[in-house]
Amino acid sequence: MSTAISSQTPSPTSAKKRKILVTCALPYANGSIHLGHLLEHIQTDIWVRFQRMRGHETYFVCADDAHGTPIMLKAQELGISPEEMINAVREEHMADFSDFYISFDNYHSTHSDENKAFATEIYNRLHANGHIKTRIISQLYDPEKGMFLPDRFVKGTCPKCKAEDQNGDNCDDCGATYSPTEVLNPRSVVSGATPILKDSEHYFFDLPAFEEMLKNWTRSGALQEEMANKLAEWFDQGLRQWDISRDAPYFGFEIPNAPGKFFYVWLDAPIGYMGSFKNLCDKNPAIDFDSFWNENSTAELYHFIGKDIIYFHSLFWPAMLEGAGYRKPTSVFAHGFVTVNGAKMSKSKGTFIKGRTYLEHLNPEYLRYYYAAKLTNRIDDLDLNLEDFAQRVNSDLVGKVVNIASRCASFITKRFDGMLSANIDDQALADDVMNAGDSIAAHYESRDFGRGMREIMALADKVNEYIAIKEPWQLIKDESKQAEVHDICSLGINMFRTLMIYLKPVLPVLADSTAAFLNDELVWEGHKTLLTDHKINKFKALLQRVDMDKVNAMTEASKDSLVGAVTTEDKKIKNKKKVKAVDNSAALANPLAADPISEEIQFDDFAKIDLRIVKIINAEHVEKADKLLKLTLALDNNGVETRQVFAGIKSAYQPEDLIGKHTVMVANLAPRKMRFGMSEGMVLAAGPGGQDLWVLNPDDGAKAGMRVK
Ligand code: NOT
Ligand code: ZN
Repeated sequence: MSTAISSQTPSPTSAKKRKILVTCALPYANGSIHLGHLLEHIQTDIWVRFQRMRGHETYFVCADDAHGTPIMLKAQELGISPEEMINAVREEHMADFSDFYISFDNYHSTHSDENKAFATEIYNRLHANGHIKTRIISQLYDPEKGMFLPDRFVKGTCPKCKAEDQNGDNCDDCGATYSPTEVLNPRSVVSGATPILKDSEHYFFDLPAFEEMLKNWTRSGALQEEMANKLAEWFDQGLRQWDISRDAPYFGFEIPNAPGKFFYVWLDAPIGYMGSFKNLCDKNPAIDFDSFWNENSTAELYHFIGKDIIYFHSLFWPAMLEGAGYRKPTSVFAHGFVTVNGAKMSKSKGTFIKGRTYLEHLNPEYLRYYYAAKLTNRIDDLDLNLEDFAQRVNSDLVGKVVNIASRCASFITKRFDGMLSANIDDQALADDVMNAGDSIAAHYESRDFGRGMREIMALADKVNEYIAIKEPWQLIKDESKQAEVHDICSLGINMFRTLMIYLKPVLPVLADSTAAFLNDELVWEGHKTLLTDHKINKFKALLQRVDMDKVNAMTEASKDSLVGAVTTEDKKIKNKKKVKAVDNSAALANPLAADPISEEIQFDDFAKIDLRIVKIINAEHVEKADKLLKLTLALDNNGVETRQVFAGIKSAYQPEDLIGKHTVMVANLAPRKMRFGMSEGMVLAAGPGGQDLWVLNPDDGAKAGMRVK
């Protein structure tokens, strides 16, 4: 039975059902999801789950951002087509998000038919309305690779301080920013060639034509204050036309009537929000696309983004929508960056943590709660301090919230047959907890999650205090106090339930197990009622404490993965050919004998392997060893850093045939003392063995010292 106790007015939500479409930024399809991405996806998911709980028609869509030069080059590097790569990465991203309980209604790709149709339509409308201009610009071009070079694909000497090996647009040493054409001794990161200047016609979107509209939109009050201020600065500096075209070769959509010209990735990325939603509507005819995107739509449209992409979402995107006859966003919500232990995420410190690595060690709800507890509706950065993380989750969730249930549940089960009492022991306490619903809802609505969490924890403190004062574990010893114990523990369980209703947007899985324990669905409106004369189930431990050893194991596993963003999936696709390290011990008769697919390893295992191109500068027979050759391998082109490796490849090679060749080695294998001397690594070879054995011999310009990705 469920009894209404509080005499609150019904929440306004039951009166008016809103239509809400929510997006978060689209992750690039060439790298893994890390804890930085997850701040945004968790923030958005909490907000979306809250809106759904309140009964609003809410859709949450996202997609992979699949176009652009880096993605094209990455696929080339992996030796696969961009389509193969983006499909595999999308699978990986979807699995990561789903394991963090991100409840997308749809997760699409910008490389989709829907997106192509919208990008083309929006462009055509902008063109027809006179908002597209063309002009010739001169840009750095890689004559060897036959492509124009984005700034980050040019390196050279800083024109200001003369530091070498600096980026094409800024210097790490002196902080100067400049144009890639000013860089001294420029070279293409793609081929190493010296870039030349080359002219080409580019297409521009006439952003300045939308200045008045954008100023009005900014002043409408829908934007965060800091964002509105930022926009005001940009208006002061003057808006500029936006270059929306890129020349072939480019992975993207071709511009209508402009052969060889493609939409710049940032043009079709935001349109990807529409593409993903359209794809959802096509799968669910009950959802009406137009009513969300029409010029006069009354539905709400929100974009959650990081602070680095405000310009795109608050200037280009509303202007494009306006110019093409669509509605503009209701608001754009920006958040800051994640730092870990007070600093930028770092591979060497192990604080560049991928979502998957986190999941291998820790419960996703810990992170959801920690982020919620620290999130505000401002654009501040958020520090994930790992000690504080463990301490906070343990003290709040385990020590405060779940503790209420574990203190009360066993008495209810053992002494009262699992039935909650019909009496309310402390009406004032019950009212305090139940009446907090509107204020907590307001914090969720305004994305002030940290305040919401603090309010919930303050209530949990009150409930714990109540239980501590009543001491049901003492009363239970007194035969005459049984009914009292029943009432106290029943109220405790009820308060736990109300708190879990409040926490459900943040902790959906803990809420589900709570629902199963309580035989109650934990709907939002339930916060106004108490369960009386109600049967509950046996209590099982709901949440483990965060174990600092696991946190440390996670950072250990995150240390220096020099393979950057090559994903497990990429690796699986690429590794169709079987390659094995040649064991350098004489004990293995045939190290390469065909064996079935070896045991699957995790990405982090793979990432630990430091693969290097090396030059074989010496090779010689080893006395009394019938399988081994002794190799001297140079890790750089000058032979300054060398390694000695005993490799079991004598059956296939004469030493003199190897000298001068390049090969691939595992450079960070712990040295092993062998009968013949130290072996400091392994070289990679392929083939069944015997004479059919090939030391992997990269050509195509590989140089000793290059890392293999
Ligand atoms: N892939 C981009 C990024 O910065 C985000 C694209 C968001 C979509 O990771 N678009 N818009 N506008
Ligand atoms: Zn410099």
